[in-house]
Amino acid sequence: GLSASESRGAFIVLEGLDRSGKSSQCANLLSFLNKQGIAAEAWRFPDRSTGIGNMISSYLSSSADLDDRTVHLLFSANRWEKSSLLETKLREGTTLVVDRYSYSGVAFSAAKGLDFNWCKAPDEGLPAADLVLYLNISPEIAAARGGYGAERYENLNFQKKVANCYKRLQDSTWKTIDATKSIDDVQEDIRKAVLLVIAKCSQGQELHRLWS
Ligand code: ADP
Ligand code: FDM
Ligand code: MG
Repeated sequence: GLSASESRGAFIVLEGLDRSGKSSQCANLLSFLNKQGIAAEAWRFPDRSTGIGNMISSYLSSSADLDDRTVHLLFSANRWEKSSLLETKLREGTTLVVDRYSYSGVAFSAAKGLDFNWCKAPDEGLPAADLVLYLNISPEIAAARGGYGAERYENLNFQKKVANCYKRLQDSTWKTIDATKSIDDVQEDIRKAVLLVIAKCSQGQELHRLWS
C-alpha cells in the first residue's frame, strides 16, 4: 500500500450508461491534463488487449456465449491482472483517467439479476477510485444519441436496469455530472472536480481499497 505522506497520481474513473459520453470526456480530459503538464494516462476496462480481455471482447460482440457468473469473474480478473501496474503508475505520480471500472462490473452483472453482494465480492481489495465521475443521463436520452451499436447490453430495457444498479453503488467518492449538457460544458464540470482531487492526491491522500 501507499503511506499517507507520499505524493501520488489520482485514480479517476468515469462511469455511466452507454452513450453517456464517457469515452469522449476521457479523451478530452487526458489532452487537457497533458497540456497542463500533469502526468496522466487514459485506461479503459475491459482492457481487451489481454488474453482475458479477448474472451470478454468475443462475449460482448456475441461471437462467444458465456455463463453470467463466468463472464462476471472474467471482467474482475481483467481488473486484477492490471492492478499492480495501476498501483505502480499512481505511486510514480501518474494520474489515471479510467473509462469504466468495478462499478460497471457490479452494475451490469447485477442488472442481469445476479446478487448484488456476490457481484461485489471478487473486486474486494482492488484499488478504489479517488473520484468516480458518474455521467448522469436518462436511458431514453442516451439511446437517442445516434442509436446503439451491435454489442451485448446496448438496448434500452437493459440500460434502465443498469441505471438502477449504479444508484446503489454511489458513495462519498462519487460526483454526479449532468451529462445532458454540451460536450464542452460537461468537460468543464469534470475538470473542476478532477483538479481538486489531483491536488489532494499530490499532497498524500491515501489510496483506498474496494469496497470501503
Ligand atoms: P460512451 O463512451 O459513454 O458510450 P461516447 O463518448 O462514445 O459515450 O459518446 C456517445 C455518442 O454521443 C457519440 O456519438 C458522441 O459524439 C455523443 N455525445 C457525447 N457526449 C455528448 C453530449 N454532451 N451531447 C451530445 N452528444 C454527445
Ligand atoms: N462491462 C464493463 C461489464 O459488463 N462489466 C465490467 O466489469 C465492465 C468493465 O462491457 F456494456 C460492460 C459495459 C459495456 C461493455 O463497453 C464495455 P465499452 O464500450 O468498451 O465501454
Ligand atoms: Mg465508450
